[in-house]
Amino acid sequence: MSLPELKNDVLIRSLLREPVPYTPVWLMRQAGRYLPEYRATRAEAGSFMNLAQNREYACEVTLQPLRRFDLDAAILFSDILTIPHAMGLGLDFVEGEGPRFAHPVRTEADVAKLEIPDMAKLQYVFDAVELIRKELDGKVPLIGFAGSPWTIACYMVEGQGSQDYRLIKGMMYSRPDLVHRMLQINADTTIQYLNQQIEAGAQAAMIFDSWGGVLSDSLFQEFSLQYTKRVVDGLIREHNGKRIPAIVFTKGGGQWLEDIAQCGSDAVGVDWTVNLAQARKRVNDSVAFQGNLDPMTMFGGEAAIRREVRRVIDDFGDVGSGGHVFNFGHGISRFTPPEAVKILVDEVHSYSAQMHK
Ligand code: 1CP
Repeated sequence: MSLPELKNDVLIRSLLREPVPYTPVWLMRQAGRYLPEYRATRAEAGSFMNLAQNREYACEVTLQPLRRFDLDAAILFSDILTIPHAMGLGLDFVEGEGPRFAHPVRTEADVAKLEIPDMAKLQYVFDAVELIRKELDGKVPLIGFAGSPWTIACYMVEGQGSQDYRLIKGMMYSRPDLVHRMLQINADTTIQYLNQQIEAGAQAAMIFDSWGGVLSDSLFQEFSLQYTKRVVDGLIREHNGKRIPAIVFTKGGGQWLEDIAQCGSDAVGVDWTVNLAQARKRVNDSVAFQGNLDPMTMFGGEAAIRREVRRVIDDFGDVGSGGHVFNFGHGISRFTPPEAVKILVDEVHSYSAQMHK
């Protein structure tokens, strides 16, 4: 199937540190609960998994934020937990409580049973990617994604979100061999998963290391970054003659930027604790950066949103030479007023375009 050329490739160019007319912007979790139309589609689907596993629904909610806002990218609507679900852990999203696994990985025997799942179990994701690309019709690029091996292992062992990571860290400190086996399987699965997303049409690949920042120094490198690097090393980086940029985001990873910048990705996502001017210096401009507005800025009113957007753009500096993708430093809050997003996108585009002139 031949797909139309990209009409707006500003995101791709900026990720590859090529000149751009303005700073591109998309938002982590841009499709989701802060949008009334998302809540309506989710209610119609009946559950999160019905939404994610049906390609028409997944396509619809992927496109919803693009109808409202002038965003420079779409991100596949899915979840990082599709991989452990395909491994047989039994994923369920309990209303108001978040993800839950029926069969968490807790014992040596549980770890021994783990294997790379048949990608056919994830075909619904690749089908959604294909349909979204068709429906996007080249408007903006589509970002595919997965969790980092460490971040998905956190959910596989804890069985749900966690405050203290007691179970996974307990296993890591007592039986590091078990955790390493799990991380290897997660990494090798993620390579196949992301490469199939790319073959289905994803034009950039993002790895969410949402919980890398809960590790201590040296254990971050050993249990998280090493396996993220293994994934990046295994990714298809050129498809149908086009470079596929890779983005690695580690929440709370600011103190390890020099290390993260060496994992082979084109771009590094950073949270709001990082100063972008200093970040660029620390890595000698060897990668692009994505970020890093505090999502809570959206509750400060219009003047604060415009001021903080400018601060992030000014911190990066050098608008127009590429290398910056505007985003939040973590996912958008479900309580965000959609009008605030409109203000943010407008300010990123107008301020950066004017600075460029
Ligand atoms: O019931 C609902 O509608 C649940 C809300 C929701 C949504 C909208 C979940 C449950 N997942 C998603 C979609 C999703 N998840 C996307 C695509 C949408 C987009 O970005 O526009 C993406 C990229 C993710 C990635 C994801 N899922 C991450 C990494 C990003 C991050 O925010 O750190 C993580 C950690 C998850 C796990 C997850 N899925 C859902 C929830 C509520 C959680 C967090 C659970 C927890 O730890 O408490």
